[in-house]
Amino acid sequence: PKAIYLKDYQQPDYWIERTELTFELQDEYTLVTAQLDCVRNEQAQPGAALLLAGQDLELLSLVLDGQPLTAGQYETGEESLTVHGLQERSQLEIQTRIYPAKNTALEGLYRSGGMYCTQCEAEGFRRITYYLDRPDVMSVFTTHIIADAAQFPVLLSNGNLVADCVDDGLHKVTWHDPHKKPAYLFALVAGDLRVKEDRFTTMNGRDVALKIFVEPQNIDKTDYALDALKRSMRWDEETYGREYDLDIFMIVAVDDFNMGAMENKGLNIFNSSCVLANPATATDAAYQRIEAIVAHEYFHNWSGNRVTCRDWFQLSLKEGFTVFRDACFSADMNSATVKRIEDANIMRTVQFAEDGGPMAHPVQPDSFIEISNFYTVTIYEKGSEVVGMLHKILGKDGFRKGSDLYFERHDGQAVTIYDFVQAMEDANHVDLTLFKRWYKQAGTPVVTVNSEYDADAQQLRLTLSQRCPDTPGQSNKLAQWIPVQLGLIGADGQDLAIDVEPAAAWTESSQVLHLTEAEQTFVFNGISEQPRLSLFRDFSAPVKVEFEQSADDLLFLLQHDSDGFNRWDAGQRLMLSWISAAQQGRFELLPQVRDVFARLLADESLDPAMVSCLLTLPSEAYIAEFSAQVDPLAIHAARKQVQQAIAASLVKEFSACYQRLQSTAAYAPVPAQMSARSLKNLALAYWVKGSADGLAQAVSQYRSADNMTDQMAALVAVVNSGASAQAEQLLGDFYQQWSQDALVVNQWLSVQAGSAELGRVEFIQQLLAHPAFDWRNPNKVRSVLGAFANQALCHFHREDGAGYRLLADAVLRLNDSNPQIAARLLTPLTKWRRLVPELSELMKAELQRIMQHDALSKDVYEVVSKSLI
Ligand code: DPP
Ligand code: ZN
Repeated sequence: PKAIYLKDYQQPDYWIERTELTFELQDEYTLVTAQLDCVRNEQAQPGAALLLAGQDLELLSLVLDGQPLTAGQYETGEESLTVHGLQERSQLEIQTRIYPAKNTALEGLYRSGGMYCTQCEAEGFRRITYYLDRPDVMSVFTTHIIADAAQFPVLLSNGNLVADCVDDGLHKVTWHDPHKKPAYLFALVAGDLRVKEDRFTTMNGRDVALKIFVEPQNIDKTDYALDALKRSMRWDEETYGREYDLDIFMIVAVDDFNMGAMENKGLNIFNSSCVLANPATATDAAYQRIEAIVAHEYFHNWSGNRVTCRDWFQLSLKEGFTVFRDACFSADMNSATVKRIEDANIMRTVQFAEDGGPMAHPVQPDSFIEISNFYTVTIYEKGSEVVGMLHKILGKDGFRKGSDLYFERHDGQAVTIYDFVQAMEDANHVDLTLFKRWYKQAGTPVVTVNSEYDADAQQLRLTLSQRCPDTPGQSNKLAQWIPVQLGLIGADGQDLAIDVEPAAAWTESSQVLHLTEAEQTFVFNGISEQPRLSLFRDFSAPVKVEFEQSADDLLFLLQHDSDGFNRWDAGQRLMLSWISAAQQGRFELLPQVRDVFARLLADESLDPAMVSCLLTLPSEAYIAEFSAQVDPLAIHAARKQVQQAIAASLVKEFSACYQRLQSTAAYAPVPAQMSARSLKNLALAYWVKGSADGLAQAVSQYRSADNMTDQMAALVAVVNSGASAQAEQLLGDFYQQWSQDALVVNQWLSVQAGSAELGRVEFIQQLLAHPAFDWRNPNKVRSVLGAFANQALCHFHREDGAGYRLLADAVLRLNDSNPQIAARLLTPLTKWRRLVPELSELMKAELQRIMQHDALSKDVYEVVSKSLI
């Protein structure tokens, strides 16, 4: 397999102005006829050949400007078709046969249950027909679909429905999308589906039909997504001035789907786990995920579809920006602080790990072998953080001016990340040259902090220095522009007024310093007492911070910082220090700490979801990222000891908090209720660990719950309590109750596979053999193998390597049927260098075993080969 480089980018020799597709869906196969109106690029030579991409296609016929082509006028390659003899304008008609029922990769056109659906991003369209399958080729699509009327009452594609009839048992429809788009945004759906409908009136009065299509049994799970869609549409008008641009917006739920969802123009296709919900089957967390993903895909209509990417190296142009947009939306709909904490948690556990591993890459990568491997936390979440820093630097209004200019200037174009930055620069008359390094340098910068207080001079000198570790292919990195939002806190807990030199030139707020050099000293004047420092408030930059603060200072910040994010961060740093002490056999929960926790639990003025975050221990993965060398079993044991100590010393407080938050109100997935439930169920989880009464209460909550949030929380609490008889009983009951609901069964699989109490290798093997498991369904693979390898770390890292072997076997099995999922599952095995030596060797051996397999997919090959370098 060969790498593709950004530096080799060239425009194609032809554009495709118009694309007309006809799909004839037959039982065994599908016939696809494509009429392509090709126009020679001005930069191309007359007579240039047309080079199209294609994969797993049977070519039936080729007609150029009305003339059937014969051998010599075209050539087919392994994954290509070359056509000669095009004029400046030519029409090419291509007929191919494809086999959707045999398509297990879930790219292109495939079957999921009784329906047909597509996934074309990034390079799936080439499995439908030969095409210029690249995002800079934007075309106006017309799509005809012909299928058996009885089986396929619903036939959908992008744009507006312009014809619909039944003729001799065949259902025939035509869809026309007036907006030109790249092929990766094409979609088709066929099935016997039910629809839930609503309407939305846009800011300029366009009446839009909203439709969610689902399989009949799921029609009672569509309300929330529909509501979230309307809120997203309104929010994008109010926040970005962006209006929807077709008369219809459709969402379809599909069970077999590699990703979370896909923003196809006017026809979003969703993994059913990211759209379907009702109170009995979905947890609060699932509701929030659905709200975020519905918004994300909707927001792509502007950031992605109207303005798209020139090439796949620009993927973060649409993904980073759109994640930033959906994060702000979620922050506005729920608690902004809690959302920030969740996002920082993902950065620190998953993205920093990626930055520190063999697949580290910049937000704008230089090369890839398989683009599917680059739908990463770096492209998405770090990309969003980088956009967020621009927002901090330019301020809310400046950022909006920049985004207005970007959308206006590039509407209908396929552009680069630098075009986005350029619009921000032009709209604000600032020079962001230095800032652009965030897009080109991989790795997590480390900021070191030194502060000196001079009581006589009433001055605080703060020296910040930055460095960024080497990553594959990159060393000697340059200083980056790091916005440091901060506060100085006095003994009374209040923020001191800030008067700093050099003054912050770039921002509307003096609370943000700009670290742009390898080392800088900032001097704060008029500081009349030794303050406590609160740095990187609101997680103002995706960096690691080296700063020694005493346990007393951290405890103070946990109680008094006016920045909610840093309250949480102070607590996490304290807990990390306890876990590290526990690893050395010297942890003790001090009475003053206990008292602070007790006060937090009883403080009704605080947002309960926030308290829940404050009292949640860092996950094992998070702890690992803060360890020099990772010893997963030691981390597990130490964390458990700290958790047990907290539970045991606050039994009364946890039970009281739990009782206080019991509610008789009917369940609703609304922020105030969700917030209360999150603390209630956290209290329950600790209470169960601290006393037998807690366990009895959890069983009782399980039995009486009328919603999945409480039912699942109780189940998890019982499973994690180690009370194996009760756990077995409830797990059995749960399966009985829900065996007909695939999404709930997936949760059931994942609770078990991800549990330290249950997730032993032999047990995982049993789950893989369970009738509820299905290797062809990505959600089930993630529910068992993903949960095992990412959460049940004490079993995955078993001393004899059996956990690694199990995962490697699964990767090899999926390599043939679904390479994208196989490569994704590999991630935990890429971390071998960070592990203690015994485990490191065992993990590496599994990678070597995979590497020896012949016929590795590009996806798996890329990850394994890079991991072994
Ligand atoms: N469907 C994926 C997303 O929305 C890829 N575009 O992020
Ligand atoms: Zn996206």
